[in-house]
Order: sequence, then C-alpha cells, then structure tokens
Amino acid sequence: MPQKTIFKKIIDGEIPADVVFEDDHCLAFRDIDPQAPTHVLVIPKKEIASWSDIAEEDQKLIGHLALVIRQLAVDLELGAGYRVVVNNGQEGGQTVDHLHFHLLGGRGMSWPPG
Ligand code: DGP
Repeated sequence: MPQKTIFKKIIDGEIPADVVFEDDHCLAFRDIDPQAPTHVLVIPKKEIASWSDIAEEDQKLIGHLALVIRQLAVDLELGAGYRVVVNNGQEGGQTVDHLHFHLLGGRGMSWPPG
C-alpha cells in the first residue's frame, strides 16, 4: 500500500482540520498556510492524485466539486470575487498528491500568478 497523503489522513479523521463543508463526495477545510484572508481547500474523498489523473468516470464528481466551490464562495461571503486554483505537478507547484482546489478570497488578486 502506498503511504497515505496528508489529505487522506484528514478525510479519515486521523489528523484534525478546520472543516467548513463535508458531504459524501468531498471535504472542504481551511488551508494550514493561508495565502488570503479566506483560503479553503476542496478535495474529493476519492483518492485522485492530481488534475492529470482525473478519469472519464470522474466527470460527475468534478462537476459536483465545481458546484460545491461555487456555493462555498457564497457561504464564505466572497461575493466581491475570488480565485479557484489547481496546482498540477511539480512545475505547477503541487506539494500534496491528492487532487485539491484552492478557493482564495478576501483580498484583491494580482495577475500573473507567481
Ligand atoms: P499545493 O501546493 O497546491 O499542493 O497545496 C497544498 C496545500 O495544502 C498548501 O497550501 C498547504 C496545505 N496543507 C498542507 N498540509 C496541510 C495540513 O496538514 N492541513 C491543512 N489544513 N492544510 C495543509
């Protein structure tokens, strides 16, 4: 068995997290190293290593995550605007090998990203 990622340990309740939303398919919790006043990670409970590893069968799940993120932005009062980020692979800046969406808001965002 490959070692559990830190996010799988959070899903399994083995390490704590500041959870803001959970359902049968996903979990949303505050990032331990926030890059904005609101910085939440939204992850599927299914173990998908990265954006590159999304499969045809995950189409509905990814669509569900999109709707959860949209609703979270409302619930977390990000009406002024926000950013959704997926870091993919080494050059993309991915550090945890479990697919996750960053939902960032509460400040103005610059472009291009670093
Ligand atoms: P990325 O660089 O896209 O792979 O983002 C990983 C994010 O995960 C990074 O912003 C920090 C966050 N993170 C890492 N370990 C933990 C943890 O144990 N708890 C929480 N809440 N966030 C974590």
